[in-house]
Amino acid sequence: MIRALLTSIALFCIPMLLSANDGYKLWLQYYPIENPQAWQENVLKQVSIDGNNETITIIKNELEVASQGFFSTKPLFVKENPSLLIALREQLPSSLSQSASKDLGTEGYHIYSKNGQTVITANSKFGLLYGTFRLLQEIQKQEIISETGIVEIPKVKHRVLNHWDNLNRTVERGYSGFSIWNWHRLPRHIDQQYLDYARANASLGINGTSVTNVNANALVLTPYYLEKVQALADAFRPYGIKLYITARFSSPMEIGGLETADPLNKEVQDWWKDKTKEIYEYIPDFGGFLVKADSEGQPGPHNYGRTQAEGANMLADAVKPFGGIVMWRAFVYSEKTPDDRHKQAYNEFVPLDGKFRDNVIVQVKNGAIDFQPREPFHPLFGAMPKTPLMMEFQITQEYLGHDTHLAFLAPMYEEVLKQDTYINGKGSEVAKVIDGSLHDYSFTGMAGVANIGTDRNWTGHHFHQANWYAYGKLAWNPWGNSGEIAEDWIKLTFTNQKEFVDPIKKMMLNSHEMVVNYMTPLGIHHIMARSHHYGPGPWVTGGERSDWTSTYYHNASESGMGFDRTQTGSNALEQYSTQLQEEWGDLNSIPNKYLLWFHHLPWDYQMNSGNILWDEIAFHYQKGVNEARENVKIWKDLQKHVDRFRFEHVLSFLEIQAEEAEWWRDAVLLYFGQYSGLPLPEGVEAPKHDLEYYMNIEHKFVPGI
Ligand code: BDP
Repeated sequence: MIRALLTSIALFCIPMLLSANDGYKLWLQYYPIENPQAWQENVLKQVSIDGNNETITIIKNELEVASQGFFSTKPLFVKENPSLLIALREQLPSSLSQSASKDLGTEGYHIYSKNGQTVITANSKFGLLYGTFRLLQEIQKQEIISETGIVEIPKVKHRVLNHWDNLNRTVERGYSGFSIWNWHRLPRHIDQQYLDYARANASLGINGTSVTNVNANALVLTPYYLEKVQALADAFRPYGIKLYITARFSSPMEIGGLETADPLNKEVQDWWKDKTKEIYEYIPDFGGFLVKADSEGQPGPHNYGRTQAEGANMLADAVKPFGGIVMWRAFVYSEKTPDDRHKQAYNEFVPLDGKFRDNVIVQVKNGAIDFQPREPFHPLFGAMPKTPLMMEFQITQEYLGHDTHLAFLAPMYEEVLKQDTYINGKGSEVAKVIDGSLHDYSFTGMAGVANIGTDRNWTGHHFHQANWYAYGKLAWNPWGNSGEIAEDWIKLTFTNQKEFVDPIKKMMLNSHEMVVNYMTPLGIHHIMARSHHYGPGPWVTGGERSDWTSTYYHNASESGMGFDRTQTGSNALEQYSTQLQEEWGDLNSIPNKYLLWFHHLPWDYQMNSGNILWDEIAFHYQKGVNEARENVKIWKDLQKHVDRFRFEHVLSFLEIQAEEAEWWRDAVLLYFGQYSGLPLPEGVEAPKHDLEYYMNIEHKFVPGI
């Protein structure tokens, strides 16, 4: 009886376990290839790879894991007649070399086939690692490698993840569990997750990570933590990943016993020099510092009447002898709010152009306010020709519904990168600032604020793995295309089946716009709940500073809404090129998506769609809701293509999203409706509750703060 019971339990469990995919493997699923064309199977049969170092071992392991997954066989490592030859360019036999491989730089790779063999070559072991991951991705997608093959060279030098992780393992603006850095167990215990993290990053070409919060804790600079940081750096090194930490500007006082942190004070300068020397003793290839100063209560050079350049240069001088860099954030604005927050970073940094040391790169958020669902590009891009600027994108969804709202962010990143600044005339896209080509500098970078935590699937929503992936791909090549990135990710993560790939790709590509529609359409911004930023809060007003409220940004009254940033208002528009001032300053040519970002308009303003502004706003909210509901249906219809765990997980999140889209629509329209005094147009559903109900919703212990 008991035996029979056990057997039936076991039988019941087998299909369940088989279908259990918790998403931990990310886009490195290496699921079986059903009809392997001969070359795909054969290419991994006999592999030749020389060299004896940890990176080579990682490459070999990856080939084994992948081959096992694709074909249920392991490759044979051979010396002669390989099907796949992985070799540094200098080791290649002349019969197999190809001219394109000459210019690969230090991290590029070339994959091609010649004389029936597949070759991966590069100038460094990391190039070989990147090339290996790429070949495996092509195999999973069942693509053929041609004779000319694939030549890839990163267009950006520093491709860095920024973790806003605190030493107590909470993650600022993190929604996927706790910090994956288990400081308490470090340095003695290296968790497998650190290695899997490094491997996932390497598969995208990410080559740096800043492991601590920008709201920094000086303790990370003490020996107690430096030992732990060293252990992480050692774990990441074979994957080509450099480690950075955040430097709290007041550290000389907090842990150094000095009375000042003035960057022009000799003792302070010496303190940082000694501290840096000490760090390099732990980590000889330490990347350098990431700094948030004079922002949101953080200490900085302003405390001593010094400039951002004087602050940055002090640290730059300290890391310079060791080859380190300083990533100095431009997210600086005054707590006294004297001016439109949009203008402040530009006003502060442009006069400092050319005053930074050559190992400083200024890290600029994609937009001038703060990672809103949509922002026009930051006017600093293009405005500092003598200073390298790097992009900072937010991958974690602080303002985009946190972990439960599907928003594929590549289209948003792409929109910013491909936007023309017109600084040097037509064709001066933001991407040219980021790849250094606009102002001819080779010191380039991109940072992404990570969405990674201890959740089994790393990112909360399974689909938000795609944002980590997309960030990595765009950091490698800021000219990349969202559609291709989405399609590759789907194939690597789920399946190659067209019936699944096509609708999911469409859903992903539309998802960011959908979220913008039900949160902040038509250039509306910063109307989320206070502090935790979860859900709508257009009524947020008062408190310690006006530029942390919603009313400061939407300016709604009986006469209309929007932020006038033209000449009649704050004139933030003048920080852009004349072409953009003309285009965005003119109501006839400004794209609707930026309308209320730059203009204050009456509720009955006649839109080019034929609707008045109020109706247009309402239609956008309804559209977002409709699309969120539709996604639930699309997903349900695709059930047979997805394993049960991921199917259910995503389904419940999509349902939450559809519900919360309604929450946003109803709360915001009720609130603005008080001012417009107009009814909802036909086709827009009536809210379920009254305004007071929405204003009283209070979520407790929201993660991320
Ligand atoms: C804001 C976040 C805050 C960050 C800050 C920053 O609300 O938690 O510390 O950005 O980027 O978006 O420094």
